[in-house]
Amino acid sequence: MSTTGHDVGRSPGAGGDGEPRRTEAAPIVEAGDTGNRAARPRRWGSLAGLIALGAGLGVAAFVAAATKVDDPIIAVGNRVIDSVPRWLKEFAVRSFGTNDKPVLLLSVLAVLVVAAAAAGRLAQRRLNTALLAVAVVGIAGVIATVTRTSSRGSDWLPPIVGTVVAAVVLWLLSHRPTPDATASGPAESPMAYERRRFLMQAGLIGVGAAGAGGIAKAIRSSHQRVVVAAARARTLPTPRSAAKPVPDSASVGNGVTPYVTPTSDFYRIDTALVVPTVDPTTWKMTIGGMVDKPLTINYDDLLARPMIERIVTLTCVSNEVGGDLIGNARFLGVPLADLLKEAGVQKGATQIASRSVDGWTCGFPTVIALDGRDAMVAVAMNGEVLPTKHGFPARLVVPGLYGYVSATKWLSEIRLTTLEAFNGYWIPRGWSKDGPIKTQSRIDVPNSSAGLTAGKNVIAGVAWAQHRGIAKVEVAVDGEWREAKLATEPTVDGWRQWWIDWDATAGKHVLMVRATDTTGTTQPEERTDVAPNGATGWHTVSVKVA
Ligand SMILES: Nc1nc2c(c(=O)[nH]1)N[C@H]1C(S)=C(S)[C@@H](COP(=O)(O)O)O[C@H]1N2
Ligand SMILES: [Mo]
Repeated sequence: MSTTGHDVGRSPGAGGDGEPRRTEAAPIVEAGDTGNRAARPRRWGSLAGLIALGAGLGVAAFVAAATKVDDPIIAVGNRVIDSVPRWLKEFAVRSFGTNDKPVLLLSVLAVLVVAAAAAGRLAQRRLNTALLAVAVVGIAGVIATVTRTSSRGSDWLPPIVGTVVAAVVLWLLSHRPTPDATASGPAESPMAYERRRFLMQAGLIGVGAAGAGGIAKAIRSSHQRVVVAAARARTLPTPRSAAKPVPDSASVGNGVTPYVTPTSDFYRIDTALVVPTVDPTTWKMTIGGMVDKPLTINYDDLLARPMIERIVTLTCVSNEVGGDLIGNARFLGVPLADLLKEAGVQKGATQIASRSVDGWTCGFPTVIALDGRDAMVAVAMNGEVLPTKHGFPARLVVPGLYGYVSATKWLSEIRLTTLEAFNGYWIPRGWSKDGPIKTQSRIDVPNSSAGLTAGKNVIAGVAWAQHRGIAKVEVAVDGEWREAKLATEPTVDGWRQWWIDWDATAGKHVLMVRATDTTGTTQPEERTDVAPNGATGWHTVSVKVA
């Protein structure tokens, strides 16, 4: 192909040969045309760009699914997540909550769509420049993919294949072939011929791209089905120490969140754009680093070990005052202390670092795992094998610590190291190295939109100070503090419900809550941001009573 009058003399793609090539003769003109043909409508360019993008993404998705690596769009999205500054991450969580991931993916796609349409239009005039632009975007995609924390061996392949496909398609749809006298009847004008050829190619490629994308999806969902079926088929081991049954007195009812959070309502926070689907038949976890006897444990080994079952309230450090990034569940797992004992923790190993199959990491002080609390490698939640989004096949659960320093899902490695030698994923991103859960409380009822009537009402909610326990909850109505009644606390590792009767008068009222833990510490009034180590402040609700 000539680099100047690019490809103007080439014959139509399929079967066209023997056409004399008229290459070097053509001057560079704006329309990239031989001069005697009408310029193509600009929207053809946009369409060509979009079809090229679709073909690239479709084929890349297929290659990714077939080689079991992330789809390039997901990979780029994950790279973005890895590098967003703390303020932007907080803004995203605040604005979109757990929808931040779809929003991010749509943004990545939107950027690509706009860029592809522009590249397509550019290709009508300057095909080589447009192809160069495609290559640059593709290379950026490859770099983004391989520099992720969760990068794996062959994950550069899909974006490269996708880029080549996009470039070839863009070239196919953008170069101007000479009308082939034998292919088009004499009645057809050159423009009509070009139009027919363009639309046919675009349509065929579009269908092919959608097909490739569809096959990719089918491969992934069949893989997922196999894994989920394998997991469901498991009978869970009976714990050597079961969780005590939750008494009715742990719940105050009246619209307060259930004491045990149904798994389907349990909050989900992680950096994974697509939940890792781990095959339990090939999964294994290691315990290594500063230990006497490194261990490798597969799923069967893990399930064969003596287990405990405990109620633990997990909390995200990003939970705003009054927020719902908190959930309480019955976890079944192998005590972390047992595993550490077997591996033999060496002197000076002050930190327990852990890593997930997708490269996420965290760490917390070793002393915490050995102080008698029920830290565990959990395999089940609320009587069922861990759901994929909560870490199947195994995750860490450490009572009293925020998830970002302790609760590794899709666990693949536990490594004993020193506090100085390793920082988990969130630490260089502006979050504290230590993550003990702060004493907090939340008003569940009434909420600001409740239609209250004067007279007998109830103010109720939850309070938590995991592993310390709640000693007191106070509620203020219009600034006047009263002590609330406490529901039973089945475990200090879980939250505790509370309520107070309120004889409401008509008008506007401001309700506040504050908790005191068993160390005697009362929640400070001062409002602080969730970063770097969890929000403080009293949850406040304004209500109107009719
Ligand atoms: N692999 C992995 N594990 C992870 C995370 C993550 O991003 N990746 N996030 C942590 C954080 S910040 C929290 S709050 C908890 C949330 O657990 P859940 O989604 O089961 O509620 O998981 C922790 N474990
Ligand atoms: Mo979190």
